[in-house]
Formats: sequence, C-alpha cells, structure tokens
Amino acid sequence: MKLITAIINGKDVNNVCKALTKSGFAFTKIATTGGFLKSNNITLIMGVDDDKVDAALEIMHDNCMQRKVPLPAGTSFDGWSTEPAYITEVLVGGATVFITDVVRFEKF
Ligand code: 2BA
Repeated sequence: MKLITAIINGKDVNNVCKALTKSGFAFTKIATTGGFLKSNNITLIMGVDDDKVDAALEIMHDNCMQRKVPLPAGTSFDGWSTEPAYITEVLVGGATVFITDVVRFEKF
C-alpha cells in the first residue's frame, strides 16, 4: 500500500474529488495554505493499493490544470535565486503529489 499526499488547487478540487469517488477511492480532505502565495489549497491523503496508484494519479492529472497566477503585492522572495524585479506571476499546479510506502495499515 502507498500513501498519496496530493496538494490540489482549490479550483480543481471538486472535479478531482468527484472523479476519485466515482472510481471508488477513499480519501481525506484537509484545508491547507500554500507557503509562498499564501492562498488556499486542499491536501488529499489517500491510502491506495499499489496496483491502483497509477489510476489515482491519472484522475488527478486529468482533472487538474496549470494556471498563471499574479504575484500578490509584498510576496517575499527570500531565498529565491531568480531576479525578483522581473517576476509578476508564477505557474501554479496542476497537483503536487508525494507517494510514500505504508509500513502498516490498520482500521478498527
Ligand atoms: P505555494 O507555496 O503557495 O506556491 C505557489 C506557486 O509558487 C508554486 O506552484 C510555484 O510555482 C511557486 N513557488 C512556490 N515556492 C517557490 C519558490 N521557493 N521558488 C520559486 N517558485 C516558488 P506549485 O509548485 O504548483 O505548488 C502549488 C502548491 O503546492 C504550493 O503553494 C504548496 O502549497 C504546494 N507545494 C509545492 N511544492 C511543494 C513541496 N516541495 N513541498 C510541500 N508543498 C509543496
């Protein structure tokens, strides 16, 4: 089993969740906030059998899109190597996904 942790843009989350549910996936939604833009996104956590991981990723891929987002005034560029003066927008999404091995899974 794998644990999928997926950070999804708030604009895509309804479609992603509907499609995951339709395909029989269980997940938990957590309201989260991006550290850079400080805008709301949703983090899904899902315990998924190894042979279903690709299907879950495909659903996310098909239902998430990349968007250019203007940088809010006052965005901190600390530690960013690119020249900030010329940056007015960033590319956000589709989804940022981490996949980790589950050592043990119990349900009581
Ligand atoms: P935010 O942290 O609000 O980042 C929004 C977008 O700003 C990012 O889109 C990326 O294009 C840009 N960005 C963020 N930090 C940056 C940096 N230090 N240097 C240059 N550009 C930067 P995405 O990469 O699509 O990320 C969307 C959201 O996914 C992020 O929102 C954050 O909540 C999460 N995320 C992305 N990468 C992550 C990671 N390695 N670990 C944990 N969360 C991550």
